[in-house]
Amino acid sequence: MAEGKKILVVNGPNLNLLGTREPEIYGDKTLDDVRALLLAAAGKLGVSLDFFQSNVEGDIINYLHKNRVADGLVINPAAFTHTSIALRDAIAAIGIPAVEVHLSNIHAREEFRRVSYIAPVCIGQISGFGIQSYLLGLEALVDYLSVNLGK
Ligand code: DHK
Repeated sequence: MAEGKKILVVNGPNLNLLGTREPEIYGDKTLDDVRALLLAAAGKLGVSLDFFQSNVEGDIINYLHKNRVADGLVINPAAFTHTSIALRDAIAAIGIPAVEVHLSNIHAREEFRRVSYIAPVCIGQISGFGIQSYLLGLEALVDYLSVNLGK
């Protein structure tokens, strides 16, 4: 059981604008909607969540370092997915199970979005289901924690 475990939910650049930002790609739901969706699920799953969003790469890395005692990570690295070796190294360094999530299907968009520096240091990637990607990511992570790690 993953009960009582602490999960970090991290969002990268421009996701603070979710809801108004290119809604035809990212949908009309806001980051507060994501938060509400995940909090409702966390209540049922018996896990606690800590949310963090930043447009600054170093701030995300510092947050991960500071919170490395957590049990798991759901992360939408946004554009840092395709650029940041530093963020990839941070996730590898803290060594907690991570799931990469994306609102849009990054594999069906521009060529440069098909590459993720982050995916290789994650358990897996969920992409293309709008804000449901976060919920699927959380459920997959909790399942992984209870089944694979016996937590
Ligand atoms: C969000 C972004 O901001 C983009 O830079 C990524 C991702 C895709 C998403 O779909 O959630 O390429």
